[in-house]
Amino acid sequence: VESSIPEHMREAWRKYSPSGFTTKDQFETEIVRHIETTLARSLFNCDELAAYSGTALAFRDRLIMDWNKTQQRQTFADQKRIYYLSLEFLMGRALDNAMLNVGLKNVAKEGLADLGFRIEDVINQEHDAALGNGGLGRLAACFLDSMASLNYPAWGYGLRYRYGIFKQEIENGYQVEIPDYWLDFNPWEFARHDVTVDVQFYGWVNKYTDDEGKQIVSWQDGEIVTAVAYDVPVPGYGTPTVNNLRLWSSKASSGEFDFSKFNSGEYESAVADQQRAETISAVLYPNDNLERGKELRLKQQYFWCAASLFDIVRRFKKTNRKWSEFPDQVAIQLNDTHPTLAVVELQRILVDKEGLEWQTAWDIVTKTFSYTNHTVLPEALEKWSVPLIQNLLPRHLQIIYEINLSFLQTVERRFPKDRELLGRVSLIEESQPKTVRMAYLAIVGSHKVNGVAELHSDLIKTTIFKDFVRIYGPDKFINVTNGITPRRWLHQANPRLSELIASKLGSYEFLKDLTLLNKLEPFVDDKEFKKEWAEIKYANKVRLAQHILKTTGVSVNPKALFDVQVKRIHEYKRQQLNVFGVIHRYLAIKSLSSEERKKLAPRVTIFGGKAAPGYWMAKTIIHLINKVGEVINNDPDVGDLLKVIFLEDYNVSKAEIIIPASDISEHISTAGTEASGTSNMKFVLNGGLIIGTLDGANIEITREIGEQNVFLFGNLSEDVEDLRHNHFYGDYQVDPELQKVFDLIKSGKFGDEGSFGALIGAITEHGDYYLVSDDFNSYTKTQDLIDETFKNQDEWVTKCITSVARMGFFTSDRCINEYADTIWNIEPLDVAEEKQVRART
Ligand code: GPW
Repeated sequence: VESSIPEHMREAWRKYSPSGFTTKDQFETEIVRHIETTLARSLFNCDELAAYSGTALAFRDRLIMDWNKTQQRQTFADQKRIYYLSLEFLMGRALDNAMLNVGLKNVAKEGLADLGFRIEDVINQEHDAALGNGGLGRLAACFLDSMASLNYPAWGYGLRYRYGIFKQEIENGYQVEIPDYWLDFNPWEFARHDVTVDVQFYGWVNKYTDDEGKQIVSWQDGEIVTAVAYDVPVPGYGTPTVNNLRLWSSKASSGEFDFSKFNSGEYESAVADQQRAETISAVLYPNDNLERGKELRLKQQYFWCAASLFDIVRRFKKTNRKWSEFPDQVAIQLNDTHPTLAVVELQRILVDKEGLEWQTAWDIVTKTFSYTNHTVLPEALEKWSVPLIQNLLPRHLQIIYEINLSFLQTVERRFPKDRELLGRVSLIEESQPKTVRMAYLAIVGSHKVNGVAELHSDLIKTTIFKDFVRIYGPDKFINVTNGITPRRWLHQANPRLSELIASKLGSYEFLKDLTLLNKLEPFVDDKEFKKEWAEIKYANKVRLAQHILKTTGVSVNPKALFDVQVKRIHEYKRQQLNVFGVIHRYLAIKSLSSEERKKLAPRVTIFGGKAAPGYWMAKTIIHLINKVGEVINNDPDVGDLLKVIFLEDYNVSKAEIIIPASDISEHISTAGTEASGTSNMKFVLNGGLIIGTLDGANIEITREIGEQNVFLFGNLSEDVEDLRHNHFYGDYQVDPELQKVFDLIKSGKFGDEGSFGALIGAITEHGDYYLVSDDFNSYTKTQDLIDETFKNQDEWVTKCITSVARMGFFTSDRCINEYADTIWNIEPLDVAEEKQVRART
């Protein structure tokens, strides 16, 4: 259907197309107009929420114009696009980011002041977009920011969950989950009711030969659910590029929806059908690093993959190219194995719908896809039950079996003598019931597989994917070390530090080229600079202290060392090691005379993070932290020497307050378990030091910033296996200092000791899988070293500045450029001309 305006009328169109505000007066015109018309409020009825809404709508208008132009430019350029498929996008708030990216935050600040509002209060009205669990989802959000900022033609595809990650409250020391309904007012999305895809489930497969003797496969009689597109603009920093994040929402298909039921009195069952359809995109699964194999989750995955693939193929078909050119136009990145069904779906479209030969189609598929692995934890590797797939997606199961057959045949030809190899690498695990190994399917369906930090990428090659390295050769498996966007994680979260850095470097260019930070290093001896640096850290700590007082009622001393561990609660991340260390410290304080206590360095240990609702052990850790806090924070012997805080509902917007305020943060996973970690990068970039194990990106951070600037401890990944073995078969004893900690817990000091039995038992009775006891001594000794080092503030600030200066490598811009060069084979779009046009107008 031709829907564009005829050529001779476009002049009028262009004349009236809005040009967007740039001045304070124009901004005020826009915000007042929106508040009075779009929101139907007045100056007698305008609270901070209305001011937020008006501001967001004014900025949204600006983004949309650039967004439309970006989409036109990308269509016109007619080159390859990146499609980033992720079940999670942990975007956080959009307004502050939009204001900074278009460079009009100051205009908004002054305009809002004229109208009676403080910009911080307005920004704080926004609800986080929390469509993710943790690192994996936030990485996807950082990648979108980088792809837009670097002018790559890139789309994100995800699900529009009605409920994001739950809100966490702490009641009597226990986690309580509150549903996160976030769509009441969301100015950042556009419902595209005209962009829909019908997605099929269940049914059966009909195979027959048509009149011309051709094999026809058709998937019939399923249930249809409609996917509706919701588009979210993704602005780049300092560029006219605004990319698109397309989120699918499920609804009953109008074809399927049985209106006759309405009329015939079966109103309830008609509504039930509708609700069943809407359930698909209703809620984000709240598990981090865990897959539980639930049918609804599989439905989510297929629903989202099928809708996205249909959309991508539809866009490709408009270019009238040959199918063989598909991989020159389309690169699809699989964010973990969650979107692996997209591989099968594209093969199905090409073979069943478009009539391509199997092998021709498969070549296109493997050139199109690439897969990022984010974990080696066995409980997180997806394995879908064959009967489940058989029932829900009968045609896809056939295709998976066919892919497997031809894969195993190649393997057999290459390694004819290795019978066991076939069983090990088969896409089907011969378990009860049989399962499909999704990571193997993702490898076979992709041309490149990457890990997210050097150690992790080495580990996958030598452990879980070892056989595949033999089969495909080593070049298919590469490393792309994760990164973070310095726009949100430095400029937005820590504006004063960003400004100080800019004042020394002469501009904000470092936000686009983070390696420029190395020009800071000569200033480590500049007294005035160091003083300002320390003042900014202190101000950030004061702000966090205020937040702590407001939310927990506990008053903390901002001069104390702030020690932070914020991330999902997980045994492998070892918050238990931290809290046992806190109890150890408490025992030490109690054993000292009041004279001796005066020599100690005061410390505030801050925890934050959600436990998956069904993860009992993680919830027990949260409970212990809160109980320990109650005791220590109220012990008059301790006073300011030690405070223990659990901040509830850790999320992206709270991270923006917490991270700039840390002196030390903890990244203390058992070596070999944390694929990368990304908050480690955020903390160091904000002038905080880290204590960590030799795990994930900690290793590369150490290499970049220097060993003298990191507090490393604990066993090495290569020794973990032997240590675990030794726990069962050697003469194993719990660390004596840790035993004292356990004795105190068991004495009932922190409440009913029975609550914590499992936590202690995991270490004393069940093999201490995460090596808490093995690493305990090294951990507490390193904490003592931190105390000593912190006493010399001058030396401390030197370490912080030096570290920041050497963090250039960890920008997600570098990371995205690596993906573009080594995996996607794609160039950024030239926007120089557009920039000039904008500069003139
Ligand atoms: F299990 N990650 C995460 F690999 O946040 F899928 N959630 C997850 O479910 C998984 C991984 C999965 C994280 C890793 O734990 C972290 O180490 C890494 O920095 C992050 O993904 C981004 O790569």
